Amino acid sequence: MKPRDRLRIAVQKSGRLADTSQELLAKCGLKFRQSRDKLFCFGESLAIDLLLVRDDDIPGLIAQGVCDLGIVGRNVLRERQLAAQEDGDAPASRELRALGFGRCRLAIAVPQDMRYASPSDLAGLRIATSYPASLAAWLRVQGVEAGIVELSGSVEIAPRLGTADVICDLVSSGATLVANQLREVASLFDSEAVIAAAIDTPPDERGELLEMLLRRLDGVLQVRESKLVLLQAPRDALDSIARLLPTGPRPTVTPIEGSSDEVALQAVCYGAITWQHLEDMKRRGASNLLVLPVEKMLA
Ligand code: PRT
Ligand code: ZN
Repeated sequence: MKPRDRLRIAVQKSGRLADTSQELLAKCGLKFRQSRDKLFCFGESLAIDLLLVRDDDIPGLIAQGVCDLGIVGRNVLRERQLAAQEDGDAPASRELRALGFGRCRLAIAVPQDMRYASPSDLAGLRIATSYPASLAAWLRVQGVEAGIVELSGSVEIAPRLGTADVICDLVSSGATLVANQLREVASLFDSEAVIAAAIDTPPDERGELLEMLLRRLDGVLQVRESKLVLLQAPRDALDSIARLLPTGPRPTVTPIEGSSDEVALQAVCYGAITWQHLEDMKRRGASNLLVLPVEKMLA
């Protein structure tokens, strides 16, 4: 293959992960000009280009060295890794970061009226799935022998059609299972969009670009979860209030003009602030509570 000096990232062209993947890269400061065929995006701000593809192709593109990175569901990546393992091949890709969107789980679901107490109840049944390697690995760990019926889509209707007894499919809200009179009974693993990369970091400039992108990504992911909390409180209640907050840098405390014991507190928190947090802080003497999103952060 021709040597490349630009980093190339594969992302889903259209589907559940497509928009959020591109938004995330934009937040990392990447700007692109799209080719006329809408399959390639040239990086204008940095030497990082995008290839827009079907999600199933992403692990293969990384394995072949056509792309250096990809944004893909852990379910797709893990399936490919396990399939390679079954064939006796060495792993060709690895997960670098979990990205916190596209969350779902790979789960076993059975007809509403089927008795199920444990995985051993699946013995001898036919299980429909688009994830045969993941399912086979799980069945092995459970010590259960069952038939695997590989389907590329519409897995949830297999029990009604009689082509399988139960299914193993991705679930997020659970609405599809309910609509098909199925009941989730076991989860194989949790999935979300991840950054996948080749096992070895490219030895050239691409390696440096990759490091920089990951640094920016970590900042973006941290900011996304972070909140700025502002409140006022009696000085002697500050410690117990601060203990309620998710971790972050040391809060700033400033005196309030005209008040001898009330102070103002400003704290960046790396984590969600719930209504329960606010109620608990109020009970400990906090007032004028404000929670604001954080746009950018540089320590
Ligand atoms: O065209 P291309 O091949 O690129 O896309 P695709 O159709 O294969 O994938 P797409 O866009 O449907 O999903 C991309 C990725 O989104 C998946 O690989 C997962 O990592 C992630 N994801 C998150 C999901 C779901 N949630 C999800 N709910 N992928 C699929 N589903 C399906 C599931 O298969 C089932 O049919 O949605 C249905 C269940 O949803 P609920 O909400 O009813 O439980
Ligand atoms: Zn797909």
